[in-house]
Amino acid sequence: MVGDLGGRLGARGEGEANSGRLKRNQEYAIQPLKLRPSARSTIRAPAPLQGFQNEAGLGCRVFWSEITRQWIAILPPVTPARPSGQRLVLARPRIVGHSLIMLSPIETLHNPSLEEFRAVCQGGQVPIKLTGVVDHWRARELWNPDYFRRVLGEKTVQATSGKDGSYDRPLYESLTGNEYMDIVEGKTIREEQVYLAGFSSYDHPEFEDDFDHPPWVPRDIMLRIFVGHDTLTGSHFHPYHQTCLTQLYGQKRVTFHAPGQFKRLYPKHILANSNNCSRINFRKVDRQEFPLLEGAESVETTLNPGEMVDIPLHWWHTALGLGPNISGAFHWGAPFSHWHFPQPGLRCLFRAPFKKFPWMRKLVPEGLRNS
Ligand SMILES: O=C(O)CCC(=O)C(=O)O
Ligand SMILES: [Fe+2]
Repeated sequence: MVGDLGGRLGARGEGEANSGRLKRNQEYAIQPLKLRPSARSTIRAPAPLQGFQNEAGLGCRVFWSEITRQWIAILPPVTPARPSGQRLVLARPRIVGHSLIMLSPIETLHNPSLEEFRAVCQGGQVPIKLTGVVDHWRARELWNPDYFRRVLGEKTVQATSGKDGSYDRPLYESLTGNEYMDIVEGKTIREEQVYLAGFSSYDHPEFEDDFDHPPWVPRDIMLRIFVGHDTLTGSHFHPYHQTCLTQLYGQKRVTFHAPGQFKRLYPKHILANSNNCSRINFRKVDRQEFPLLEGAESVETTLNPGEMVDIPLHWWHTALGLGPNISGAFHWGAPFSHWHFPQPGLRCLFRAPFKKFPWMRKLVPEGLRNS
């Protein structure tokens, strides 16, 4: 079921992510920063760079965002001291071309405060796993296939339906909640992937009391809920949003590629509707057609129930649900300072008017829209 993705990427456990292809970079291994006794408990942007988001002028902001990113990249790793005495050790990122490459397994931060989240995750640099953030959610207790069957049973749900698990999902299928949960529980076997992916907590107020917003997620952001069985969401990046993906039932394996590995991920045509998605079918990678993928550096993490991963803006990610599983995701607008240039930033700038003015899509030849 897991196919090529599981075989190629999944064979490496989380703790082993430094082996394999990342091994050649071992000289950059993690080194804890020795904090002076007076060191602050959280890491902040250096004063001259604070507030640069407010600088007027696009060029200026692009310039500063790039300078900041590169400046941060040569800093030693950060280890915020926490009240518990626990220290978070972050890898030293390295610049390859225009991209930052992760050189360590994904690090874990337990129950960060707002300040810690901002210090560690708001730089938009690397994905971080977060634990202890949703322990108090009712969803942690309640959300399982039985519960969804009870809540959605007779209602109609719109599941996406596609053969290859690619991210763009043009086809929808109407099913009753019961019919869909039969698929999730393996009572109905479907050859193609059917996935209740990203339905909105706004449309299903039944789930509203089961979660709340972590302090860093704006209150008006809905939770997008994903329920499925052995699902694959193909590699894509979010053009404008930062994301926290939370696992609530079962396990999900998320594989990341840094933004600058743009070409190695073979994005769809710039005029395609889903020009933030890879053309590669990750269930069965065609190495002849996509030879550059072989050289792409990836990191991955397996989310267990109650764990969350912060997905920075523009990072490619692939999500593989292992068996029956339920997740929720918050997506909220990321500041321009997180953008990665030249790619995918330039593509996202190009894409913006097409999203804002749907009539512009009509100008695109039919054949290219889904290419
Ligand atoms: O869980 C999935 O299948 C996809 C999640 C994802 O890509 C997201 O939340 O941005
Ligand atoms: Fe995503």
